[in-house]
Amino acid sequence: MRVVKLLICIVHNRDKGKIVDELVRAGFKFTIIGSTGGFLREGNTTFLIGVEEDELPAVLKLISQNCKTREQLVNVTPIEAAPPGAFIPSPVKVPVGGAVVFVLDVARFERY
Ligand code: 2BA
Repeated sequence: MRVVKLLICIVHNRDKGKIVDELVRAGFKFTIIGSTGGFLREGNTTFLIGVEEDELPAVLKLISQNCKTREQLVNVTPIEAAPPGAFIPSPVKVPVGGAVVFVLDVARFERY
């Protein structure tokens, strides 16, 4: 296997199971890392997926077809972080879900 691209793919936890199933079914090799979003500070899932050049379109399609964008209400200032008596803005809706995918060139891949 000539791994030339590494995908770092961050998805909503709710989409993790479907993406895992489809990646396994399609024969991709991958690692799952439990991660936390910096803005929402909620758990999300990060996949590391090493692929060959010609597999890239298929893996991107698989990811995009198996994750869903949703809207979530968030407090911009977490209530516990606000000073006593501070004005707490009403929650705002932010889109969550979908997938954020970084595609990196792999300089070298070894398996020992
Ligand atoms: P979070 O940082 O928890 O962000 C969750 C969602 O909140 C984001 O969805 C976006 O819709 C919104 N959001 C984030 N920062 C915001 C801000 N400063 N103001 C208003 N709304 C904001 P996505 O953009 O789809 O990102 C989903 C998750 O992907 C992020 O979770 C983060 O864990 C990761 N991510 C996104 N962009 C990244 C980047 N450039 N570098 C590293 N990780 C990234």
